[in-house]
Amino acid sequence: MINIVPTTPFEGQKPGTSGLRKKVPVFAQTHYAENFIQSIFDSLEGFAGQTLVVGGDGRYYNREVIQKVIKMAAANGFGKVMVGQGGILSTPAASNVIRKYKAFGGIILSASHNPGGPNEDFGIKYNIGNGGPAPEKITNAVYARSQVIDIYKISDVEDVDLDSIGTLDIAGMAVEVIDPVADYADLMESLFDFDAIRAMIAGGTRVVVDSMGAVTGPYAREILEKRLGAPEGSVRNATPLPDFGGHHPDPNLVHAKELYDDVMSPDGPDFGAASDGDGDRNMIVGKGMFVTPSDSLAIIAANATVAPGYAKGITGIARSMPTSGAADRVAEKMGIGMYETPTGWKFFGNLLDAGMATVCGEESFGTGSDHVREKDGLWAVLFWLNILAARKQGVAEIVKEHWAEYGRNYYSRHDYEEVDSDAANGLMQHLRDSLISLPGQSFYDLTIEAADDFAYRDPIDESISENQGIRILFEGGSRVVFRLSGTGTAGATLRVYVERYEPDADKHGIDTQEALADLIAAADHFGEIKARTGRDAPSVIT
Ligand code: VG1
Ligand code: CO
Repeated sequence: MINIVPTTPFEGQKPGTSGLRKKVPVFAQTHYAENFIQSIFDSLEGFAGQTLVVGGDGRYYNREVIQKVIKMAAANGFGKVMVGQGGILSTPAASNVIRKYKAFGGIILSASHNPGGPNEDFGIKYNIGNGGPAPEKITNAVYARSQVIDIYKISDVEDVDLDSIGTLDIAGMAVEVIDPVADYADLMESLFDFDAIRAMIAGGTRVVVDSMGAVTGPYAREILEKRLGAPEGSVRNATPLPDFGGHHPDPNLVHAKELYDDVMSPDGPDFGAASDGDGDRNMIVGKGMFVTPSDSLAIIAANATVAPGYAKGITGIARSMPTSGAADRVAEKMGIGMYETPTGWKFFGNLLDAGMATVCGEESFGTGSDHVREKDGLWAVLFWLNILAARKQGVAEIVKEHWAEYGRNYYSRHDYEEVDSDAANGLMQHLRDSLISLPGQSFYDLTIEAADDFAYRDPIDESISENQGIRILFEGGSRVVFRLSGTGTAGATLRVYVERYEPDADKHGIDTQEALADLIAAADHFGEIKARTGRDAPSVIT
């Protein structure tokens, strides 16, 4: 039986950079999740009888919402739901399942790196048939619908057993519970030289992966420990837990510090990696060398042909605007396309579908390619292992040789988390108001050449996205970018991105914060960060 439930709109169901993210108590309000799910269905056309993929990062409230999605999909006329066993699907694995089984789309339950638990964060995002995040045209429609919604449809059936693999029927719709790992692991094996990586590991290279109590544990164990022969225990914090074991599953120098310190210790592992809550981001560390995500993108692109899946070469590179220009130099040398998009993976989808870009990356520890339509943490880890195995060199050597060839982009992001929203908006508005007067102004040796508010026109569908970050470009190519996060759930998070290009190899050994000190001071001077936020220092520096 289908229940048609009367409801009234909730304020603020506006998807951000990556879906709708709110605290669990907000999502747990009567009708809240249902309203948003129905708003997604109401914004789509032509899914009758088609397949919907559902899965999440295993965080608190994951199973409850999966049951709602299944029952609502049945009531709304989907023909089938494919769901990961235990409700688990990493974001890249979900993207792969959507593509492989030609599903109509998918609903992924995750708040990524945000902490999980009864009072922490939850999230819902919709991915389209190409496996990628819904474009703004759809997310805007979902939001508009959520503001006028008056009913939702849900089948009145028992909860589905999510733990047994197999197919069952609920209210005339098929539900297939699938192995969440197998398809993804097979895809990785088809892209990378597993024999070479296995031989390298057997030869004594010590590799560790920290899954941070989040979704990549089962994937990393299957691939690294089972298929590549790394000793048991190489994958740490490998069981996905509803509260991530209290971890903040953000793979950066602050939250993955234990792993970082271990790799840096004299007899620690040779290579370490960490991933985020939903498995789409990664941190790469080698002995004596932390690889910035922007450099990781550039180095993967420059060495892409060592991996069998990319042996024919890459057609182009895309990066988000705040990501450093390191990849631009690689694209230039290779004579391939280079695209600069707003922050968020949804902006890469059209470029990947059109074959204009093969690899994409964001400074926020996200890298990926046209193998799926999401960023992919383990993919990046395997790409690095493939490069190490092929070049028979360590991470530090590879990075230093890359800088010597292309120059080094010193780069850092300073986050000011949970600042007062009015103060953050005021800071951005002040910068916006100053755009015309900024060029020509100086701060010590730095002179502003140009300043703008980044806008993007998609080359395929010609959609325009405005207000994507304030850029202050200095003479000589250094820059500072300001933008507000679109993934937080409390107050506002100000992100300040600082970059300087240094061609001279003799100057590649400077500490990053030191190399950027004058630009960091200039960011405070022009952005009035301390005065407006009341903060003396960033909460997180990456
Ligand atoms: C952040 C990152 C962005 C990333 C997004 C989603 O967005 O900066 O690069 O695509 O998170 O990633 P924002 O708006 O907070 O800066 V994830 O792994 O949280 O889904
Ligand atoms: Co993520």
